[in-house]
Formats: sequence, C-alpha cells, structure tokens
Amino acid sequence: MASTRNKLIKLLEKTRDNYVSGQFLSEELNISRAAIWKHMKELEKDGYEIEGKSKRGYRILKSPEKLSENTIQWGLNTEWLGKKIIHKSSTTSTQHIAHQLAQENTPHGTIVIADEQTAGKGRMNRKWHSTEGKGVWMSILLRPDILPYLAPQLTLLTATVLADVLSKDMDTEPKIKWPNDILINNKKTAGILTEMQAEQDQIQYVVIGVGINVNHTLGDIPEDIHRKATSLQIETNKTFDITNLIQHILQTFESAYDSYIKYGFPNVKNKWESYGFRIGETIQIKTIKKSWEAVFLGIAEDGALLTKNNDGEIKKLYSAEIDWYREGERNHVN
Ligand code: BT5
Repeated sequence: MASTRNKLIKLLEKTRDNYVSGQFLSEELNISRAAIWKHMKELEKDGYEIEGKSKRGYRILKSPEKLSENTIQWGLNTEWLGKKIIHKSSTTSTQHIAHQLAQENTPHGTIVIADEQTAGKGRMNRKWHSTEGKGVWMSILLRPDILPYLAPQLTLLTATVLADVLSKDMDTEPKIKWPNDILINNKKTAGILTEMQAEQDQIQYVVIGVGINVNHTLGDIPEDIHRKATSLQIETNKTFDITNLIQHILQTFESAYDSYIKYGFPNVKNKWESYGFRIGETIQIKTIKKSWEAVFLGIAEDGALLTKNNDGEIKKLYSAEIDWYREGERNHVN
C-alpha cells in the first residue's frame, strides 16, 4: 500500500501542473481505477488538494504544509534514503522507534520523524527539547558496512551535511562545535545523537538522531536553554518550510554518505574543518576524569579531536567535551 502511494506521488509529481489520466495511473501502477481513486482520498486526508476531472484525470492543486510520510516523499529526490518513512505526530523519541524498527530488520535508509517528542534525548541521557511543529526531530536508520570504531565519523559527516544545508539553503553561517553541535552566532541550533548496535567487528545498525530548531520564536525556546540555544527563525527573521528542509537534508545526506562509503573520510574531514569552531584557539577540554586547556588543532584522519597541550604534546581524543572562555565568562553549550 505504502509503496504504491509513493509511486503514485512520484507520477503525479512528474506531471505536476498537468492532469494525469486515471487510465495511465492504473496501467503504471497495475491497480484498478477504483483503487487509484481510493489512494487520492488518502492523499486528501494528508491535506493534499486534488482535482479530479472526468475526461482529463487528476492533478494536485496544493501540497499540504503539515508533515506526513507523503508530503516528505513528494519531491524527495533520493535513491535509497527515505524510501520508507515513519511519521508520528507525537512520540517519546524518534530514536526509540528507530531502534525498535532496526531490531525488526527494517531496511537501511529508513527515516523516523515526529512533530513533537515528549522525551527527546541528547547524549549521555541529556534532555533534548522538541517543541511541537517547530523543528526537525528525525532519526535515520543506517546499516553501514564499516568497522564499528569508525561510526563516530558518521556524526561528523552528519554535522557537515547540516552545516551545508543551513549555509547554502537557509543563508546562515553555521559553525560546528566538536563533535556534534551546530551553532549560529555562537548559539546551538542543531544537535546530533549517534547510537549504534554492533558486534566487535561488525555494525548491525546505526541510528543518527538529528534535532534542528527551525521556526521557534524566542518564546518557544525553553527557559533553561535560553542563553545558549537559538533557531533558524530567530537568526534570520524568516520562517521555513520544514518538509522542504527535511528533503534537502536527506538529499544532501545521501550524496555525502555515498561518497564517504566510496572514498572514505578525507573529504568529510576537510569539510568539517571548514566549518569547525575555534580551530587554532585555546579551548577547555573536559573528560569524565579531568579538565585542561589545549590548542584545538582540528580533527585527525580518523575523526578524533586533535589538540596540542601547553608542553607541545599532540593528543588525539575520542570522547570529550569542549568549552571555552568568552568575555570573562565560561560559555557552556551543553
Ligand atoms: C545533542 O545532545 O545535541 C543531540 C540532540 C539530538 C536530538 C535528536 S531529535 C531526533 C532524535 N530523537 C531524539 O530523542 N534525539 C535525537 P547533546 O550534545 O548532549 O546536547 C544536549 C544539550 O543541549 C542539553 O543538555 C541542553 O543543554 C541543550 N539542548 C536541549 N534541547 C535543545 C534544543 N532544542 N536546542 C538547543 N539546545 C538544546
């Protein structure tokens, strides 16, 4: 059912402003004209306005603004990413659903998306605020054929994808704070959470969670993160079509991912560093055990944080938080 509807959407999309006959659709999809009519009614439930004329056929008058599997499929130009999309109006966390689906053999490239998350999560069980209808709250299920220790590179890759989309399509100047925060004007606009299920030498699946604050006004940003969080709307004074933004992210992600699988990490590293925040500056590094100052050199060939200590020692770090001093005050982003 779902895949017939996806094909139907693709066919209608091709002809966009013109009518497409019921006969043609029924031949292409190999279903009856009555079944086509039923599908059109389903699309209308999703908010599409469809015109049906007896001798001419069907055409879409208006695509809905509300998020749904169909509205995301409509106009999505990808080969494998987002062929299966699960949309929820409200859920605890799209990560939870993606993990469940992954255990049930759901395919590589499946997307879970929600209008609202009631228990959105960040790293280390931190909370992720996911206000209804204001942002992108999405998980991408992948089954990459890479070694488990390389999985953190996918976080860095995702960060470059978000930075590319926010700079090219949204006309902002994003920076990436190692490893997973997207900042605009020093404030966090997006975060990434990568979780994985793996054996020692094989990844079963990876779930990449992407949260982006899009159409939040200042009043929509929760009190506890006011000082450090922002949204695309706050920074640009514009509102954005969330469906469109998701499509851009999926398209950019697919091509970045394909090229990473084919050519490896070097291009991702270069791009990451072009957006990297505070490279060349002294930063504060925190691990579970201690905290110290060092110069941030960039990222290593494998994606680790590369730093130079006061005594000149070059260090690679795989798990740490970074922080810095600004105008005499510590600026905590986490
Ligand atoms: C992250 O964690 O930045 C990862 C965020 C991933 C969210 C997505 S949404 C879809 C998917 N489903 C989920 O349940 N999660 C993923 P971390 O680096 O640990 O940052 C968390 C910290 O960011 C919090 O402790 C807050 O200080 C701050 N924060 C919380 N919500 C925020 C928001 N909406 N915007 C900016 N900062 C936020």
